[in-house]
Amino acid sequence: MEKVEVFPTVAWSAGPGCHGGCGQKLYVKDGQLIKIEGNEDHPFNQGRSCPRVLALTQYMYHPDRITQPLKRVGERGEGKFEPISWDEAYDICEQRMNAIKEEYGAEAVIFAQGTGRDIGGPISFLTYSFGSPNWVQLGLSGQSCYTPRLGSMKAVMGDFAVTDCSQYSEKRYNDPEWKVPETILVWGQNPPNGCPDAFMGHWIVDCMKLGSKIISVDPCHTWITTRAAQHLQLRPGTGGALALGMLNVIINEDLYDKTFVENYTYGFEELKARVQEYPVDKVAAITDVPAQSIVAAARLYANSKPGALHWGVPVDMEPEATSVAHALICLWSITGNIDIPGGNVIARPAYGVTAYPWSTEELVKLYGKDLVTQLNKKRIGADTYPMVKNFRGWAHPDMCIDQIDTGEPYPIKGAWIQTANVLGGQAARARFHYDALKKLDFVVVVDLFHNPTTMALADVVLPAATFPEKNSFRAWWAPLQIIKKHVQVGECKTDWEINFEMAKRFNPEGLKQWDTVIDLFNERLAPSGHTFDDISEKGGWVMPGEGPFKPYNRHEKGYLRADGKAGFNTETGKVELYCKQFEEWGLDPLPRYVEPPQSPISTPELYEKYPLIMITGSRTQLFFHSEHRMIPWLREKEKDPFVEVHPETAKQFNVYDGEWVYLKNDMGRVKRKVKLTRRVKPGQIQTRHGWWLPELKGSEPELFGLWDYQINTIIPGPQCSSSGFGGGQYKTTLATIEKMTGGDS
Ligand SMILES: Nc1nc2c(c(=O)[nH]1)N[C@H]1C(S)=C(S)[C@@H](COP(=O)(O)OP(=O)(O)OC[C@H]3O[C@@H](n4cnc5c(=O)[nH]c(N)nc54)[C@H](O)[C@@H]3O)O[C@H]1N2
Ligand SMILES: Nc1nc2c(c(=O)[nH]1)N[C@H]1C(S)=C(S)[C@@H](COP(=O)(O)OP(=O)(O)OC[C@H]3O[C@@H](n4cnc5c(=O)[nH]c(N)nc54)[C@H](O)[C@@H]3O)O[C@H]1N2
Ligand code: SF4
Ligand SMILES: [Mo]
Repeated sequence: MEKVEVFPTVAWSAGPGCHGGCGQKLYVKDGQLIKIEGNEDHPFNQGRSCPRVLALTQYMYHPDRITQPLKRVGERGEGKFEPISWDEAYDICEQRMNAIKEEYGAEAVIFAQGTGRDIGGPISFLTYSFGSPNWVQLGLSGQSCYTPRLGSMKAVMGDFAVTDCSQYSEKRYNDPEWKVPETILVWGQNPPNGCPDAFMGHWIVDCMKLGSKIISVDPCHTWITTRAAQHLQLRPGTGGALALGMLNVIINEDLYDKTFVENYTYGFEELKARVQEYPVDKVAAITDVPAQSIVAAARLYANSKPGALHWGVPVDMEPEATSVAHALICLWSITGNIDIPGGNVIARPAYGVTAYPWSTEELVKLYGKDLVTQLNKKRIGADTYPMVKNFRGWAHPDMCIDQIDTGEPYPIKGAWIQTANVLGGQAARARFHYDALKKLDFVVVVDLFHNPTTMALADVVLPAATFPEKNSFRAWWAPLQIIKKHVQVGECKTDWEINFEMAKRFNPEGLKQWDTVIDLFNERLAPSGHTFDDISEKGGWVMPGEGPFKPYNRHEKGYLRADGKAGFNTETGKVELYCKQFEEWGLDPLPRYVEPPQSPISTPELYEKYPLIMITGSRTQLFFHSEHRMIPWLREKEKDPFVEVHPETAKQFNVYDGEWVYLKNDMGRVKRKVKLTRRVKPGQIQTRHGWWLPELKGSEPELFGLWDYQINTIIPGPQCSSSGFGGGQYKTTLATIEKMTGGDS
């Protein structure tokens, strides 16, 4: 019997899903993972793990896992696939994609990813090697996940920022330089339920144990709201008004940081004038938050030094998301809480290492100005939305699907879909996506399991690896980490390996400088002065020291700007409360509030017909989006898709706890089991997204129960924001509850 060996590595994507970068210990015996637990020596998670990591053995060795490349043999949707070799799979992809390129141009193939797992690097690399400008988070209406907030931060303050929970220090909470935030304003996030965007939710809990008070902004009651000093229970989608109301109080009551405002902000007088349009009573009427609570929260936050602001994806799902983010940036800036210990700390990729482009500057750095300029000419949405054009390299999701549908202004014929269950969870208007994507000539899906997307669309399915099966690296904030392969399952390959091989086939000349994926990693890691192997020898991660990549007060030390002067990395050198970049792009240079496209106020007639505000997609530790429904340890804790209904609402609709009902609007209806709870307000309901049932038939028309359970069947689109970023209507759709009759069950 061979002995058990223990290896440290980093969990990033396949397995738990996730944007986090936690350290985990793999227990390997006879080449198999037999157990996993959190690495207590790792500064990110200090030994903690989520249930999805703990269930990893069930995920990796699941009988349904795809472990060989597959070729469709029946009609699309029949669910008939046959195993083929990797060589054959690569050959088919190369030949079919090149055929499309020859006839219609490289732009006729789109490259679609899901959320920020370990995918941005490999997929952008492949997209550009093929020569297509259309790299897209397909279906994510308005790119409504972090990108609106990131784009706004880049435009307004030239950098990104996150709540400082000491994550930039190896010593973490024991670092004497760090301060416990006095108050954390948690805006649309329930920290224990997920680790969003390279941030470990539990850090907030740690801060609470050390004394941080919480103000939470959430329409529902959650773990964090019930432990908050103040809970602002706003109507979904009205955060923009609330933020402006709080700014109104802070400015009019003189609670802002005068020195910081004077030295480091631009356009304070204009902001001051704008917030006069949002007096507290008016904001109370818009948001349903009592005026005295808005005032109290504004005072508590402004009087806390340091105070931090931690936000979640509902900000991106507001109609004018980039404007809401702008207002929140104004909050942390005029209170002087940016770039200080325990406030909002500037977040840069560790050592400036980029796996994939966060900004257009980085895009140019990685791929050269010529390629970027040339690609921008054809990139879907770049002409329509200057902000989309000028931030990151993504095509616009809603415009992409419209173009796939119409073929205008040029046809799209193929799709490479990798780490995205477009039909099963990501896309709003799911049926429209289904119909449009069915028109494509050739579709590759790279995934680990069959799901509604592979079944309905794939011509070729390529089996991807989980994190213990892969080599990769991670520079998404700090530390700089490597992920190291320790096991192999079937013939699965990593996204990097697959895309590297395909990229070489499409662009042999351009890529001849790299023989292996590790060579490519080493080039990307070069700015850190480290190689893949030496980071591995050091235990798998390195933390940047003093300089542009380490907090604090970098704006005073001159670390933020290319010219080395003090200030922020914007044209004015200041945080632009009045944002000149927005002005140049034809957007409102000051934050403003816009009512959601469907709401009691904007669509009163629709509201009469569909009198419930439906919030969707509140995260659970058990699942990552549409993943994990087949994992026994996780699924047993949440067997059925439920809808949270307040007892008063239940009475109004004459439904009882446990009853199966339809959630319905003009787009269709979806089944849910009623869960009576006071977590939601009367008149609002909450249900999770990403539901399909792996235990049902996968072929058409069932598609694993997709059309019965996929809530995005009734989520409308396209996005409604003027910047092109934000405004996916995932948290603010109107619906009603319909009782089932007769044979329905
Ligand atoms: N376990 C797990 N972790 C995850 C994910 C997962 O699927 N599973 N997904 C990952 C991804 S891609 C993302 S984007 C993040 C998202 O995670 P979060 O940013 O936390 O987003 P949600 O869970 O959708 O919503 C957070 C809270 O916002 C409240 N909320 C709903 N509507 C509104 C609103 O209009 N305004 C305000 N202020 N609050 C509102 C909800 O009630 C909920 O309590 O999580 C990431 N982490
Ligand atoms: N109604 C509603 N819909 C929503 C949301 C909401 O709040 N409400 N949230 C939206 C948000 S914020 C986001 S980001 C999207 C996310 O949407 P997606 O990122 O598309 O998430 P999933 O549905 O989990 O699909 C991911 C697929 O990739 C596979 N996969 C996982 N890891 C890997 C990997 O490393 N490599 C490869 N090749 N495949 C992998 C999984 O098996 C799964 O099939 O959903 C959006 N959809
Ligand atoms: S949710 Fe947290 S613990 Fe789980 S994989 Fe992500 S970062 Fe790690
Ligand atoms: Mo997301």
